[in-house]
Amino acid sequence: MSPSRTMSQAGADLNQAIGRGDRWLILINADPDALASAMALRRIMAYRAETVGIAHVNEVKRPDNLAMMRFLRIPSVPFEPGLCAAYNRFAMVDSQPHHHPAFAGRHYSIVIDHHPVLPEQPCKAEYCDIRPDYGSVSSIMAEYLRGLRIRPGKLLATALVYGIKTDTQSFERHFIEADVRAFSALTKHADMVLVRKIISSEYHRRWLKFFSKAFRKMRFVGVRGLFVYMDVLESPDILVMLADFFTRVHGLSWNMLAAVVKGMVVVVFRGDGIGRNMGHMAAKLFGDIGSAGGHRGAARAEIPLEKLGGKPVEEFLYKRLTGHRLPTKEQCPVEFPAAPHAPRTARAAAGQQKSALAK
Ligand SMILES: [Mn+2]
Repeated sequence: MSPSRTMSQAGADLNQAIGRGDRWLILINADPDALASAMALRRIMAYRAETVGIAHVNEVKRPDNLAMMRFLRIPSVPFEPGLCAAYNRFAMVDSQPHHHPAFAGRHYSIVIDHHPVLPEQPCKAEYCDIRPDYGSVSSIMAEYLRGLRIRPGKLLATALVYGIKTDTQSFERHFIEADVRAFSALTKHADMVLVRKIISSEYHRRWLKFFSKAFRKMRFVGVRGLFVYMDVLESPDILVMLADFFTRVHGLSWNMLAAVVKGMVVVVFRGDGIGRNMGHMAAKLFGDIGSAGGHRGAARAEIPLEKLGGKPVEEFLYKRLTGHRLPTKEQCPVEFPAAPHAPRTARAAAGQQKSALAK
């Protein structure tokens, strides 16, 4: 059987499972692949179903995911059990019913996924298509669209492109040829300007104040290291976001960012995966007083605040990291000298200001 014959057969089988006149709710754990796949299934269902809703069981927080929902007009709503009354059938993409507690308590007629199937959790759906070799469910959905001869519109194609890109980390992580084929076919219909816009939505406006603080408090360690203590934070997510940002600076190969979060000293490590092993570093520095570990590129330590015996946190961490006392503000290696070159005259400065305004 030719691949396209298989694809159209799979499409026909899926249509069979969708039936006619039902009210479908597609449940997802929202990430780009799940959002795109839900949009594709909704498109396929649109011909036969009475209504199709999409609901996500997690809170969508990442700015790129929010940008994707907004720019690609994905109508997914936060899931709450009361929602189910309006639907008589349930489907799931990019997950299996045992993956999230909020998925429990109802029967799913359609499950399309690419996560491995656990022998103790067999898929009970009437229509079950799980392909663990695929890099993304978006690629599977693209095949269904092709088999059913549905040409994806611009927004759907863009969503699927972003779904594949995210799950395969732009083809740096696991993928198969089918992912490449789907990707290349979809880019003909997708809006790459929108893809770029979504990719570059990396930060929330409310995060900018943390950058400002991190830039003020950063201290270089050795030749290629960076240490930043962020005082008290509400969530370690901010540390992760900042640590990931600093990995993108040429000339830095590792960083260690810390803060007190809910009575715990949380330390996040990021490395380039080539030099120092962050997991070893975390364990060596803090393994004796807290939980510490990770892998080569990323690690974390959590130390109960009382283990510091009242010592100032920043000093304590710096001492453990470098063996030295925390330099005073004047000695802080990132404080730039006030006048790196010959001091400019007031007149020259004024002239420069004028020409800048004239531009
Ligand atoms: Mn996925």
